[in-house]
Amino acid sequence: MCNNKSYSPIPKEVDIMLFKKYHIICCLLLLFSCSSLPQKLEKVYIEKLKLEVDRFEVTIGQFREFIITNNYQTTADSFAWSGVFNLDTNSWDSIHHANWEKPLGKKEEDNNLPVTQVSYYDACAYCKWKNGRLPTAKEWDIIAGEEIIKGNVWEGPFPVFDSGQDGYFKSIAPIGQFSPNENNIHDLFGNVWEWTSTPSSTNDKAMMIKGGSFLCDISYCSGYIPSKYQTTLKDSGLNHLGFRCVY
Ligand SMILES: [Ca+2]
Repeated sequence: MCNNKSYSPIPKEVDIMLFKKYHIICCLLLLFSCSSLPQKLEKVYIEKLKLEVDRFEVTIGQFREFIITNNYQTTADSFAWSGVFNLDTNSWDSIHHANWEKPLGKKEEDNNLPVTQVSYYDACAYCKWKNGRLPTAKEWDIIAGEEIIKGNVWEGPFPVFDSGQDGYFKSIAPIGQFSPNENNIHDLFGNVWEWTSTPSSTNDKAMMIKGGSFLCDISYCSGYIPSKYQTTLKDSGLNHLGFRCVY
């Protein structure tokens, strides 16, 4: 399955022609969705920064190549656990064997999902391998631009109810499912937070992260708005935190 988008159920009593039309539209939507997924690393040149930047967040598939090529062990794998948000208890749980490939500690997730459960050190190592680096928070803001292109966020009172009107119910979306921003870059606002190389001003063990995630309740969370940020410990692996590189 190329993505986990859900479509409205077909009514029990339905005209056969209407059903056929519905079926064809669904197939076309799925085909478009599959064919539009990027198959290789894509970069965009940002004139203001004189830098190239990943058009999409780094995916599980891309990170897999890094792991295999370098026989790399992530911080989460060295701990043998990582942080997963528990929607029932509204808290972060330490889940055994949650990692880049099994972000919830259960099954391997799709290659086209943004990679999560990566520490700041893991993200730096990946970007270095690609002859790049993480953006600073200031660079990230310039990449994000002025216009808010809201992507996959939490729609409803968190963590009780998510309407999933953006197509993704309590879950991460594959990359590239929402419109790009003014710089033709996708998935900056929502879906998963992104590491930056800017240290926290109050904790020397933490770094600034940008962009918000699918857990951002739009009624109070402003993480998906440019210029807003949070800070996270460098060795944190979380199931809503990923990254992209600049070159
Ligand atoms: Ca959503």
